[in-house]
Amino acid sequence: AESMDDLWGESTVKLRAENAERGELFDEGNYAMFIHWGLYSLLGNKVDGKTYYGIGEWIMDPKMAGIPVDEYKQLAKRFNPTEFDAKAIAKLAKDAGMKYIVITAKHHDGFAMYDSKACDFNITEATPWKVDPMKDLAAACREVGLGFGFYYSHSQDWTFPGGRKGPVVDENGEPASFDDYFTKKCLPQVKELCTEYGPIELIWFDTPGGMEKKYVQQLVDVVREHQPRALVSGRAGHNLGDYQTLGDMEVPHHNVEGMWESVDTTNDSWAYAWYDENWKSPAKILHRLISCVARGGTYMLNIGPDGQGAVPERATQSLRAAGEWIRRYPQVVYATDASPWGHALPWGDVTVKGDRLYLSVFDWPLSGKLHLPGLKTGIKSALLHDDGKTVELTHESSAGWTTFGLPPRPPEGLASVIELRLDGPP
Ligand code: FHN
Repeated sequence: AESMDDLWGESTVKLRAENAERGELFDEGNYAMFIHWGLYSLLGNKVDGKTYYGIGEWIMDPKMAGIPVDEYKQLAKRFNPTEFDAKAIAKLAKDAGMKYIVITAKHHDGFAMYDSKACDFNITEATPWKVDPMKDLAAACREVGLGFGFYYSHSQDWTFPGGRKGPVVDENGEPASFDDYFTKKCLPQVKELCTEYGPIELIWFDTPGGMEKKYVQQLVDVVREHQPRALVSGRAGHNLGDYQTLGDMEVPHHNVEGMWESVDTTNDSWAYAWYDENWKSPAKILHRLISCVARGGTYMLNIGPDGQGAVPERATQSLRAAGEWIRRYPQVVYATDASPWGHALPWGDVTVKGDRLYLSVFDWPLSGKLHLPGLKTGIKSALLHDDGKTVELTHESSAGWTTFGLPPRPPEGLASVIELRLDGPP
């Protein structure tokens, strides 16, 4: 793929005050499900018996299988994902402790995973399945109190004439411009997504790659007009998004100002890839979630349903197990503030809620002592949580460091939580 700078253009946006109120789900939630699901999921990175290493939603690209447009479009005829279960996916996100779902309505391949009137290359017209899964998922999210949003590839469209990196001539062999693609497909589809699926919390535009500001502005105007409470992703381009989206799979080492998200995957892929079994353990998911929240952000974690619409079992297991821990310690993750230390500490990380500091200990100090640098105030109490009970910890401070006495073994669980009540700000 092009370099990330080419792809994303000005992807760093400054939070705009007037948009802050849009972010309460985002800011309060701190944890969301990303879903990459499309025709490419049918292939799982394998074409005519050959497997291509890489992110499967790019399988058409010459750097992977280099599938010609007409050949790729034939895939739709065999896309019949009868195992897709919108209610089960919404329940999984809920059980995982996630607060909203963002799913690919149209990725770079141009295939609309919803009933689009703007282009017949879509799931209800071009497949034998004839179902609009986005209608079902939007309803299922609302039913369980989850937010709902769409990923939309606004610049790249590899199958519609004029789309970036798409055909340069139309079906009559006439030259096709980006303006043709934008007015015939992109703008109408964004309007469809903003008007036909109920309240939307987030429109996740991806990789603007030099798309002119006048086009991005029109898309943002559609979102503002029809979904005034929705957030627009930082990758919309030209600083027109509402927050910053970090690089793929990037969990920052130091606190990041403003409203931002890290996007990550439950294995190493976005779309389903048959060979990718590098599933993140529940502990790793929790660690990366808490690290993002401790840096001041939101963690959106991706699943890639397969060509039949089924969610990989190992992803389900890890999400559920991490969700159990979050249900026990919601105060550590949701609506918390970033660590005053600005970075992770050797044993774990710190999130703040009101006058409480929550130390999430991932690596239990074998010395039985946990050292915390630079507390500027006294400690009213230091409690180690253990299966619903708390144990008061001893602590002593000297020369700007505080040392806590720990039991030889950590409590059962993916991470241990020490709750500090302080005499004043940390
Ligand atoms: O090119 C896409 C890629 O396929 C995937 O959707 C990721 C998710 O963040 N976004 C772009 C690359 O960053």
